[in-house]
Amino acid sequence: MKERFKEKADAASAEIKNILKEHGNKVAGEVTLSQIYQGMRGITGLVTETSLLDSQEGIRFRGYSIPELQQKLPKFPDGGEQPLPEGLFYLMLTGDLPDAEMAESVTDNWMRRSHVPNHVFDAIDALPLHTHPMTMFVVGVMALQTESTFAKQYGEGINKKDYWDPVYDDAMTLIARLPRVAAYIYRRKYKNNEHIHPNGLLDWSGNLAHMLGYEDKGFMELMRLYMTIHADHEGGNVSAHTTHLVGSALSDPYLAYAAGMNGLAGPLHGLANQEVIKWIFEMQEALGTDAPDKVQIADYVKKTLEEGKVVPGYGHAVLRKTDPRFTAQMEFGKKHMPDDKLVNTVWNIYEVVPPILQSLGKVKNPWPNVDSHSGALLVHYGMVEYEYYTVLFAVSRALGVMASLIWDRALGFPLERPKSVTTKLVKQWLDGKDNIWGD
Ligand code: CMX
Repeated sequence: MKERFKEKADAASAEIKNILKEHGNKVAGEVTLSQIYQGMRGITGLVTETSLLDSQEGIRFRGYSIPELQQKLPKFPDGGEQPLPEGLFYLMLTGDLPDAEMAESVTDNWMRRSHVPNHVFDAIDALPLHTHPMTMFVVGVMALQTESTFAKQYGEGINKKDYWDPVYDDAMTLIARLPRVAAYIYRRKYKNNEHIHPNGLLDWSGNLAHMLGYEDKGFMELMRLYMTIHADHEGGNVSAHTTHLVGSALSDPYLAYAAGMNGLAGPLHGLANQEVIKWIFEMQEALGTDAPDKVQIADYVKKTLEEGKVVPGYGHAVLRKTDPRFTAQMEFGKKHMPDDKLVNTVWNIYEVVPPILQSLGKVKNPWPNVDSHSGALLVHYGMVEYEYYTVLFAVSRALGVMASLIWDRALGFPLERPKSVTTKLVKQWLDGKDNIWGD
């Protein structure tokens, strides 16, 4: 995989140099004052090679949609139906679909790198038990940073053209160790500190399920699907963009990834997966039923909006249709648990919420995103501890942001530093006194 990546990266680097030499001064779009003030929506400002998001179609990883990945990526040999995320990582990194042998070599490589040093567990153990799992997770990642090859080699004066190599090494080791760190947090916080050793015969996601304490084959398949669909969502989302930004300062992959995951831990981003189940559980309690009907759900949604809160799991900054990651999970639910009450509630919410959000007249996307479905599937297998859910999202997101970070360094992308302005300056510009755009 590493050699294949290097060939591809050298060719891409030469191509980009040529593109910039010939077309570097071409104007690519324009920016309005509203975009500057309102979260930079729609401004194209960075390159991410691993995936591309279309507002209507949803995510494509190196050109492949989720159903295509489910068809084309290698599966776990023991009757697996969902793609192995190892194969997705290979695809995101090299641009090529792997065969089963290549995916297996990634599994083996990660297994060899997966030993977590004891001080990482000590750092997590130093936190009180009531600490949020995402805080424990980021502390664990920061403790892993002592092992950074990039930081070490940078300190020894590595040539900048070789940066990608220790970044690759760090990315592979970090991804390899995350399931153990994630499982440790779960078992410490919720399962009486009773830990489970990895099983060398399992794949990366199967092992995560095993170390969490879930041996059900359905749960292992769910983890493979979950780790695949949460891995990447092009470059502008908070977790991917933050990882890229912090990495651009040549902070090592551990530092960059930890920064990104602090962003994932926000309720408008990855933490929405815990918020969805918390909200549904609260609704069940308020209504006194674990199977609310559509009228009851509609009333509860309206109450949520009247209280000035968002409906978690709905809306998106880029998507304008039902998220195909939602659809993939719905299909998994229909196959594995069609009669589950909570899963059916998620499907009823899907029928009720969009027209209500549409009626507000301001919500640009009334459709469900990835987070509105994931929790119900986990609860089905017994994982009811919803505060933990974003950790699973974080483990998966490492695949995309680490593949991108390796590309960033291989392509020699510089420090990211956009220009900001003050409102005072904007007002002077509006009065015709200043040209704040600097030409
Ligand atoms: N419920 C209620 N109101 C919503 C809403 C929702 N689900 N989604 C958007 N709105 C509101 C916004 O809060 C905003 O209101 P104000 O003008 O009063 O501030 C208005 O609609 C316009 O927002 P938008 O342009 O449609 O959406 P944004 O691009 O600003 O925000 C997002 C996108 C995801 C933050 C927003 O839809 C939201 O808060 N959703 C709920 C949280 C959630 O599910 N987040 C997970 C996203 C996926 C992920 O990253 O994991």
